[in-house]
Order: sequence, then C-alpha cells, then structure tokens
Amino acid sequence: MTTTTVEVKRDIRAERRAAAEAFRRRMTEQGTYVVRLLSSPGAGKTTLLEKTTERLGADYRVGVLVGDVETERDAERLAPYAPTRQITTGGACHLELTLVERHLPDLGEQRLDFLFIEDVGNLICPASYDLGEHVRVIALSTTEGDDKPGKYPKAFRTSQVVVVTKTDLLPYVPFSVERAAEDARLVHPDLEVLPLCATSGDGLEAWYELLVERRNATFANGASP
Ligand SMILES: Nc1nc2c(ncn2[C@@H]2O[C@H](COP(=O)(O)OP(=O)(O)OP(=O)(O)O)[C@@H](O)[C@H]2O)c(=O)[nH]1
Ligand SMILES: [Mg+2]
Repeated sequence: MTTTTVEVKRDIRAERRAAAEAFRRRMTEQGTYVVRLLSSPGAGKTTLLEKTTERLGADYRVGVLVGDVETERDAERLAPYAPTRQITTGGACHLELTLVERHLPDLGEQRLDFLFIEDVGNLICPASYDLGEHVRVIALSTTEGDDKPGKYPKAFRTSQVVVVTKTDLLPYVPFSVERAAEDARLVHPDLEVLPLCATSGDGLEAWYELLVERRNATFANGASP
C-alpha cells in the first residue's frame, strides 16, 4: 500500500473568522441584532428567552434559533412567542455558523430586528465558535456555584454580558452575586453583570433595556436598521 501525504495550507480558523465577520456585517446591514446565549445545561436560557421574546415581540420582529443535541423541546416552548427553529446537532456539543446560515431562512422571509441564538448547553466548546453574533451573553445560574467564571474562563472572556439567573434561589444556595462578578471580572474586566429571575420577573426590565440599548448603539454606528 502506498501512502500519499497531502499538505493542507489553508488556515481553517481564519476562514471561520472571516465567515463570521461576513455574517455579522450582513446582519448589521439588514438591521438584525444577533444575541447569542450560552451556558451550562439548564441554567435557564430557554426560560429567559420565553420572557424576552414575549416582551420584545410586542415592539420588534424577533426570531430564535435554538441548538440542542436532541429533541425539539426548546423550540416547542418558544414557538408560542416567536418564529423558532430547533437545530439538533445529533451529538455535537455546539452550534456552528454553517448551521445558523442554513436554518435562518426557516424563520421566514421578513427581516428580523432581533435574532436570538440559544447554543447547546455547554460551558466549554461553544466558546471557541463565533456565530456572527453582535453580543454574546453567558447565563450563570445560582445553583451552579459562584466559582465558575475562573474555572471556565474562555466562555466568560469571550462574552460581553453575564446574566446571573435564578436569583429567587439565592436564599437557599451558597452563591454570592458579588463573588461571581469579581471572579468573572478577573477574566474579563469589562463584563457587564446582570442578576435576574425569569420566573419572578426581577431584573428583566434591565435586561430588556440592555438589549435595546445595545441594538440601538450598534445601528447608530453607521448601519441602517
Ligand atoms: N427557580 C427558578 N428556576 C428557573 C428559573 N429559570 C429557569 N428555571 C428552571 O430551570 C430549569 C432549566 O431551565 P431552562 O430554561 O430549560 O434551561 P436551559 O438553559 O434552556 O437548558 P438547556 O437548553 O437544556 O441547556 C427549568 O426547570 C426551569 O423551570 C428561575 O429564574 N428560577
Ligand atoms: Mg434550553
């Protein structure tokens, strides 16, 4: 048997970065602000998106792409509030831009004001992939422990906002929002930290304002929504 060695000189990571930049530019030009949520499994991403799409859907055209390894469960939960497409990865631990681009048209032909992308629940792999989002939001729930930013630094370093979820459970769990914020800012000093509770509604107004302000700021910088 003869063996042939093929030298591959393409820089795949550079190609991925360029594709993500091109997607982000396309979304900016068409006025779609892309918000990506990542977290460990069960931190409350879908619950927060249920509330967010219901609320912002009153004033904006919103849509959701939601990634999971299996099942359509999250899409079924979100469908009453916004056009939603489940992306099942069949085993992969993160979404990729090619999947986002393939399934975005499934949300309909109209241009969205907000596209939400819920990544597969995982604090490690998704951090290495740029999906062309404008803002990356990491959800850290009070049941996970306030030491997680330092243990999973890449997810926090590559995000711009941390939402501390399930604050209704603070009286019952050993979690300090201040300690989590301090730990997160050690890996990313500019991180915005926002405690909230999707079930009681505490902190949600500040969350909606943050999204609208960030969207406005993006389109004030030259793009036409
Ligand atoms: N007590 C409390 N429970 C919450 C809150 N938000 C979500 N939950 C519960 O936490 C569990 C997980 O919530 P999901 O919204 O499914 O979490 P997720 O991050 O989308 O989960 P995956 O998609 O599987 O990674 C559910 O049982 C929710 O009802 C909250 O603010 N307080
Ligand atoms: Mg979910």
